[in-house]
Amino acid sequence: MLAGMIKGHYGDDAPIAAPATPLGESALTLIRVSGKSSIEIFSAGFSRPKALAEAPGNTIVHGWILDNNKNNIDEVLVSVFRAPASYTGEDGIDISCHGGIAAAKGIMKRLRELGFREALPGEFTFRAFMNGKLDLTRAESVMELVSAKSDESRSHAVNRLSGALESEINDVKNLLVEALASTELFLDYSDDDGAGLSAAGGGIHADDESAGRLPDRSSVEEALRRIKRLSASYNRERLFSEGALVVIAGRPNSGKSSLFNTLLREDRSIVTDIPGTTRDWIEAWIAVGGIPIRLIDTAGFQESNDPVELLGIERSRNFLHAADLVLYLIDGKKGIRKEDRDFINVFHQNVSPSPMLLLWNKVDAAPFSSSLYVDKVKALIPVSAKANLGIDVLGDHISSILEEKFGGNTEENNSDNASINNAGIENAGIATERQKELIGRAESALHEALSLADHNRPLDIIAPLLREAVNALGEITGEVSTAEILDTMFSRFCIGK
Ligand SMILES: Nc1nc2c(ncn2[C@@H]2O[C@H](COP(=O)(O)OP(=O)(O)OP(=O)(O)O)[C@@H](O)[C@H]2O)c(=O)[nH]1
Ligand SMILES: [Mg+2]
Repeated sequence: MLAGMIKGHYGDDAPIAAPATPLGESALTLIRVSGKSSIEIFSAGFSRPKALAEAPGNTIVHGWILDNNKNNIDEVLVSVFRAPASYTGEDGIDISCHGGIAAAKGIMKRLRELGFREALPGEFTFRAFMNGKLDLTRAESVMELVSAKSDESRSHAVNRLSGALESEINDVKNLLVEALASTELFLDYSDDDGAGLSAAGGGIHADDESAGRLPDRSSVEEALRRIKRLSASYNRERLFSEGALVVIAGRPNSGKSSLFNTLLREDRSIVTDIPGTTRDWIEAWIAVGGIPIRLIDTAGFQESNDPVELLGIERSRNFLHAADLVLYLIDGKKGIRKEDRDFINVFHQNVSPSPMLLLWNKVDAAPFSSSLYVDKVKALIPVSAKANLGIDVLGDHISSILEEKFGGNTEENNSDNASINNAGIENAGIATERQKELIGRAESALHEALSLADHNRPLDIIAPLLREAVNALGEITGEVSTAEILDTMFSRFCIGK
């Protein structure tokens, strides 16, 4: 029977193992093990079991991994971690072995024989969460960090990993907990003095003097303001974590592939002076102003009988529908043609609500005249994809359009950010759909609570709304969670994390 086939589940403390680095030719591979008695179990397949048994936590032991017959499998360095001072909070070992598929596979096979099961996706981080090593916002940021596509994305994820979001959520939650405590205290007192303000008797009534006076109302307002700022941060955080889709379009031969290569700083897409050179789309990830961009070079639209070319054109159109920004190239040598005007008009009318930047390409050979006017075109940016002219200016346009589109630089956000920054919680933003949904729940509960208070409604119907907001915030950090939510969340992680 293959031990590796044994299916585990999140939440047990079985000894687990998984490669933490991709399998392939490399200098080193890291294999990670964790779990109850994992160091002792591992010793049975290690050349120096005594050294390992005596090794304190956070030390490194050199030795060999041995097979069943005591033959060497690989020479390794093992980093020993002892509970609770480890990533998972359990005993564990990081095995540094030689790179390459054979060594890693040999060691994994041996680990299974020794009694380790293969870790589920994200299981190490799951255990770290369960053992109180990190909250859910930090656990999620681990995955964000692994998939960060630009330096800016990395820095946003690291910010959450170091607890910026966790502490902002906790601060806001504390404001609400205090407001809730005052409210409940008020209800209790009302209960005691028998002045007709009892919760059981329907609470404080509109005609009572104190009705609608939410104790600590300013804390609830402050909490709502900060929750709104978090909610508004979502799109921008998504822009930096997921990136944007930018599609290059234009007539055949306008220089789309040349621009693609220039932005990529690599000769990836084929450039020739034959119209229709690019027949299928090509994509690459680039970073512009720290924003990860999935850049697509498309086939130029033209009449064609070639079925392959027609398919390419069809795919190009599909990308235009999904694009966050379209870069439309005009061939400066040819000037603006009817097809260009038609495309621009149709694009604005039907295809996409996305912004389009118009580029006057080949400005090195065909000087750009600012007197040119195209319907509905506000700006025509002169560039030369071939001579690398105007590319920096283009980059600035691309990043500011995308930031605006994803709600980055609105005045409201800036002024909010400024005041929040004074409170020392810079850049705490939400990045996952889960966080967004829970922030939304807290936001609408507080809205309702304040509006009920405005209408002098009884405190005992307002208090549960404050409680609901507190719970939603608690769910974001994982203080309140269910096994189902955790399973779904961690199963999206990669193996070995
Ligand atoms: N002078 C000059 N020529 C350019 C510039 N950009 C592209 N070209 C030339 O224009 C021709 C077409 O360039 P491509 O980049 O292949 O154009 P394309 O839009 O991808 O063409 P298709 O794939 O056929 O739709 C090539 O000969 C390029 O060298 C530029 O900025 N200046
Ligand atoms: Mg091309």
